[in-house]
Amino acid sequence: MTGEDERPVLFGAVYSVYTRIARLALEEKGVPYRLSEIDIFAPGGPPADYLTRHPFGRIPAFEHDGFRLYEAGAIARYVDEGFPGPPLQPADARARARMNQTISLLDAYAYRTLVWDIFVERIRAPAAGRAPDEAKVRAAVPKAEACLGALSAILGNDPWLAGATLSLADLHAVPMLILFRLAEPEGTSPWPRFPKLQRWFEAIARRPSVLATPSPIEGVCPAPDGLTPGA
Ligand SMILES: N[C@@H](CCC(=O)N[C@@H](CS)C(=O)NCC(=O)O)C(=O)O
Repeated sequence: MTGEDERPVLFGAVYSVYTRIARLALEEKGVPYRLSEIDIFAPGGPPADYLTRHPFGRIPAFEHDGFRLYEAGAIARYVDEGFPGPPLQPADARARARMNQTISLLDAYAYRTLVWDIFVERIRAPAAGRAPDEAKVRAAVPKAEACLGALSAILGNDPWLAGATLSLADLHAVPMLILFRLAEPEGTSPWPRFPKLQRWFEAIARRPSVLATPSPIEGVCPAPDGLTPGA
């Protein structure tokens, strides 16, 4: 087996928020990997055999030396624990709980609001020739404010969401927030009320891992359960 073959493979798409979360973990750890593009928009959906990797047909999925995994959070944790490189999870129980709380709130509350209800409606809908659903956007604005408020409260006066060092919480948050901030004005106007979070964003947005994994904004992250893709 060549060194090339031993690289872990991430199955996903460059436009996908959740694929990017896993890519950021790989980049931060300095793990060489191969991105195998999965077109979840192909007529008829992703290739049938992709469902053997991910029974719910989502991206990303992952394989390392015969070990298969799906769910971005699990992939990121495996990458952190299974490879050398700077630790991405704090050892301290409370800092680790803070990291896990942040990841959980991002999945449960932020992704749908920031990405689907605001970014997709503001950016993707017009690009696809559809008027944004203004009622959906309006309803999402206070929820987005609550997300930024919660992240800001968790951050406190620390440089990173779990405390003194970069963690998987920061890597989980940034892909969603990058897309959210593209949506004028709802994605930009709240930030002056959260100056510490704004400084956190400026710091993480400059990291080589983030710069190495750009998301083409013409892409779109498909809808979470119960939502019809808006673009
Ligand atoms: N819980 C999953 C969420 C993954 C997810 O929703 N990925 C989106 C792309 S960012 C997707 O594959 N959507 C396909 C669909 O909704 O059919 C994870 O953490 O990996």
